[in-house]
Amino acid sequence: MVGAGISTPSGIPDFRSPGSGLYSNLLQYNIPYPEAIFELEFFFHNPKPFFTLAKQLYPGNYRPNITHYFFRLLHDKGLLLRLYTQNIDGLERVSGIPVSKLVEAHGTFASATCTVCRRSFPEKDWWADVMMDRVPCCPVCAGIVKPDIVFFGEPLPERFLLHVLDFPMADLLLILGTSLEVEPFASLSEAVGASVPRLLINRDLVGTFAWRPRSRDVVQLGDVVHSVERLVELLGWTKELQDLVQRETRKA
Ligand code: CNA
Repeated sequence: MVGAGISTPSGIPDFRSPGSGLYSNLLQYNIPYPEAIFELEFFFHNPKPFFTLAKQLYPGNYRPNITHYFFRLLHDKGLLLRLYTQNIDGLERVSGIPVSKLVEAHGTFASATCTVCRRSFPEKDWWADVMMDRVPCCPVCAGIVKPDIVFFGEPLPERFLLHVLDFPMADLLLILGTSLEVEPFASLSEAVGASVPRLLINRDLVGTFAWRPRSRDVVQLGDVVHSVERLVELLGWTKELQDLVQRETRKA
């Protein structure tokens, strides 16, 4: 399970870190309060701030960091059952983890849907508009085309239901870079069996690790990159991870 904290080392601010978080830096978006950027009512009143954020997150503007590649390595080794992410930056995909291994719980910019006729559009159809500061509109009915990001009050993608199968099967739950404040995602942290070890890597102690710790919990507080590098070193995978990062960086 991962959240915005795994992408801050890639240069994408999280929501809640005081000072650097997105919620502290919303002036540029011209919105009345932080959450408005993901509210449908505000979106229909003024979709521009959301598309300004979309433009900022355009694939290619940011690169995965060692944390994303750590999960890619787990996948390459056949050890990754699934990666549940709250992030909407798409860096898990960019790192080369197949979409079948991902549950992008809060949606994705990889596709979009017309808010009126519900037609679906692949990303190549509307990014050009976003990059030119235009609100993308449906060529058929002229409704606003909204990237498939989950706004407040919207249902999570169907794939989220995979958790019913995945979590009882897990041998280990890794939780990185999340405040575990957003439901229903946060509650997944309790969906593994009581004997399954859970490892939290985060700047601060959060969620169930604070208020209902389990005997097999392991908590590594501090910077996520430093912690992942340490874990990878303990696993003896440092060279392999470096090679993977180098290969992927060259490709990019
Ligand atoms: P959050 O609530 O902002 O929490 C982030 C957590 O990560 C906090 O506990 C931070 O202390 C911690 N953190 C930040 N940077 C680091 C670091 N370098 N090392 C270790 N820990 C760090 O974010 P959540 O993901 O928990 O909240 C869910 C929201 C945030 C979802 O709806 C996302 O869509 C949304 N979000 C996503 C992105 C993105 O896609 N990159 C960016 C900002 C917000």
